[in-house]
Amino acid sequence: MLTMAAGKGQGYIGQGLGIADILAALYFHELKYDAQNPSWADRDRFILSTGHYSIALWAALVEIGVLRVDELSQYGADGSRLEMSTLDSIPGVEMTGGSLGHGLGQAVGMALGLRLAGKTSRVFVELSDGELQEGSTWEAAMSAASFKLNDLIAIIDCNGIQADGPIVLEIEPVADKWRAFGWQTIEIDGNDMTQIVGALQEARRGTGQPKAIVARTVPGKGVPCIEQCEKAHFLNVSHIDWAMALGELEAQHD
Ligand SMILES: Cc1ncc(C[n+]2csc(CCOP(=O)(O)OP(=O)(O)O)c2C)c(N)n1
Repeated sequence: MLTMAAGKGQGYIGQGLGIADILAALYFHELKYDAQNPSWADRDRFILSTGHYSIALWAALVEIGVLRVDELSQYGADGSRLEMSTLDSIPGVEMTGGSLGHGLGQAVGMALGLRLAGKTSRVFVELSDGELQEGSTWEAAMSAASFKLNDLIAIIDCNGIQADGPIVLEIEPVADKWRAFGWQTIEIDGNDMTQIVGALQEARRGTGQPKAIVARTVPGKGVPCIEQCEKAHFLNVSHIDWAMALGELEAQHD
């Protein structure tokens, strides 16, 4: 992701690094898909509601062999299909992003459609803490519980930031809110792989309720100079030293 963002000189790298552990667990441990046939009808769906986190999805789709690694250098470039937000014309992408607050509603529709079609596929949707300030999210949350969408799993990326800095409106207590809306709710450290895998396992239980995983994540996780950025929402080359960031990331894997 760092190399991707360095190509254009900017990107949503903080969020991408923050959500990377969750995407790794989903794509390598949980989701049912066919990398040779990304539109396989029986696949599990994964919706990235925050389209601007596309940098993390492009990286995941390369790791599973749906996209080519050499395309990543085109992230955000004029004319590139790997935009800074998601497009559903890209193989492996379920929803075009950009306008926040629509992912959960679309996930509810997909889960209902799959149920009607008699499929056992599950629907996973990532959404942000900022999207908890949008009414559309809570309408969808209410309907999911009402329709008893057992196979719908929402992963809420609580990274504490929003465009200009810290989250604006008070959203806590997040987990209690999802419980009150009728969701089976699990709260975890979203950068702790054991906890992520445990929560996904827990979400397999057939309780007849939709599942919410409230994941506390750190923007820029794994790269201290980005973790410490005051405004980690959108980073460009003037904010960080890319070579230093890469060195820090590599040092974690020595
Ligand atoms: C409906 C809508 N309103 C505003 C925006 C502009 N916008 C893009 S990213 C962003 C920040 C949203 O914060 P959050 O969803 O928590 O994401 P993060 O801070 O993790 O990037 C905003 C307001 C948008 N994309 N869609």
